[in-house]
Amino acid sequence: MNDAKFFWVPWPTVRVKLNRVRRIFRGLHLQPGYTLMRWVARFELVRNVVSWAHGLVNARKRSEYRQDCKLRFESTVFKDLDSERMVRDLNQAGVAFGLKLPSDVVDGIRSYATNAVCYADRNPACGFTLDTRSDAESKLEKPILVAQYFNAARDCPEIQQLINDPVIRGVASDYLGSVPTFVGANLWWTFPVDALDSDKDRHAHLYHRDVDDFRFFKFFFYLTDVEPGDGAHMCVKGSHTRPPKSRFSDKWSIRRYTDREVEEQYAGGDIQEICGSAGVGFAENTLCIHKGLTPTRQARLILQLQFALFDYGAMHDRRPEESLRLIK
Ligand SMILES: O=C(O)CCC(=O)C(=O)O
Ligand SMILES: [Fe+2]
Repeated sequence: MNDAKFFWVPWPTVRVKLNRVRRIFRGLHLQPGYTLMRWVARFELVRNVVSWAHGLVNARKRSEYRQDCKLRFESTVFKDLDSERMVRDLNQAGVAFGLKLPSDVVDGIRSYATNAVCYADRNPACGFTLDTRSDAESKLEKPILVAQYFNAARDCPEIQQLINDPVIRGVASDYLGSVPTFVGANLWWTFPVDALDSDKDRHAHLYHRDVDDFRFFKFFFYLTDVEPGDGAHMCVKGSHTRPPKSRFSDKWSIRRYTDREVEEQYAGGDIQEICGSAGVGFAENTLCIHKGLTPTRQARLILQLQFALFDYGAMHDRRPEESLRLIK
């Protein structure tokens, strides 16, 4: 009889855990501030204390900042926005509507997007222009789900104008309760393709929540008409203060959630598919559960402007020119 002892080792689980540890060490090496923040900012108490302290330390600067926004009001493209309501909705629901870009701003950004190079999978080595998308897919040997522009905040005057818009800045200051820091603009396409599951995961087409700072939020603007089937942004109203509780570790974990988990835990009326014509915008604290839908009809072009308390350099779209290449 063979009485050797066999120990069963769950290798797939071990591999996942090792990969996670490797990612943490890589993060600590490359972006120590951002990685550490993501560890502590997942706890609500820590987020609240740091945000409160930031507001307190910057109280005087903030009132000067608000005054400056008021003085510049004439230059806003959002003259009719009820910004107090927007801040109130952001606080209560985590998402707020009511923004609309003038058509010349939409046209300017569309024209920039038509002529500039965008980058498959946000990879600086995978540049292509829109008219060469199918060629780019053949070279990559897969459908392109997401392509993003780099240095758009620098190269597109309309985006630059929005970043400095006094109403945008005023909402940011009021919602963050401090002097806001602009941390990044991102302009990207989502294409109607039969995407790889791995691409849906990496490009946020699965429900998740972002922990990007102790307090932060994003403005989103559609630059194409978005009807059902056109890759709308999905958001669960009120979930910024009520994270899912499928597992005990959900109190602090940052992970992807299945549609079923979300549907089981939130009222149907709170799960919103945000549609709108080109130019429609909304603000969202993406601690709310959210995702992008994979389009089935037409491509979606979206602009995101993000404001936070601290800039870890992780969100911006700046890339050195010498790192940008067309797909070979
Ligand atoms: O593409 C989308 O609508 C989702 C994007 C997203 O998850 C984000 O900007 O945080
Ligand atoms: Fe997200």
